[in-house]
Amino acid sequence: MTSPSATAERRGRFICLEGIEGVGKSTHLGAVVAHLQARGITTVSTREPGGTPLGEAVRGLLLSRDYPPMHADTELLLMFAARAEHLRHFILPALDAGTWVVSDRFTDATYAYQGGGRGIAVERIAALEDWVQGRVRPDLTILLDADVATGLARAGKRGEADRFEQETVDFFERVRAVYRERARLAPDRYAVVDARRDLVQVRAALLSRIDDLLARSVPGAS
Ligand code: Z5A
Repeated sequence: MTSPSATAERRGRFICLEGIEGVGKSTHLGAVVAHLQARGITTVSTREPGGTPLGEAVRGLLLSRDYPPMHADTELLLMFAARAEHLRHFILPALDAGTWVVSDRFTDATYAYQGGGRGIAVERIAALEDWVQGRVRPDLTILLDADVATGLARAGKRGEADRFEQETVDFFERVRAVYRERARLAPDRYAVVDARRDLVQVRAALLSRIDDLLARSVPGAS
């Protein structure tokens, strides 16, 4: 299998929404797509783990509490197995066709959850990232950042917790710390939005970051 080439050589742009649970990724995903579509940009949304029939089946395994505890390495490899499928069968064909792709999570989540949360070495994750993705990286990752108490309180209003949602506050603190550090180290690729604010304020801040990317990518479109 040949390695995917850099996103920069592709016509569409790849945007990811990231953050701990409950910060509003799913809530804002549709608004990002609608915002881009309204500016004449063909856009699709997707999510990880998932995004393809096989990837959604793997997601079921990853979130299920019906199995004995999963080894961290198994979890890591399943994330990248779903991602390989997602990239080849959904993300790259869309970008090649000039379509913009907005994903609810991508590989930053692996660094945050499997790296920060589970303690897997960054080098192992980076090796899998290079192998599965080649040079493909998101053009923009928006980190919706809120303290763990706020995120968990919002997410906790839903039904039964999945396998990740039953993790401890310490786990989510480590996850959040990795996200924030990655954003700090690469400010050109990340935008951090304060997700503690109300929905209207968060959405406005998020869409203004999308407009920045639009202005860089399609002059006159924003
Ligand atoms: N995972 C991983 O470990 N490694 C990886 O590589 C990848 C993923 C890709 C599934 O992801 C799990 O997979 C995830 C990490 C792991 N587990 N965790 N935790 P997911 O994205 O499907 O699951 P999630 O993060 O748990 O989704 P979520 O809890 O739905 O979070 P969200 O999408 O950011 O939140 P939301 O559903 O949009 O909002 C939650 C509630 O808060 C909802 O009622 C909203 O109306 C409310 N909300 C949102 N924003 C606001 C504001 N600003 N004010 C008030 N209320 C708000």
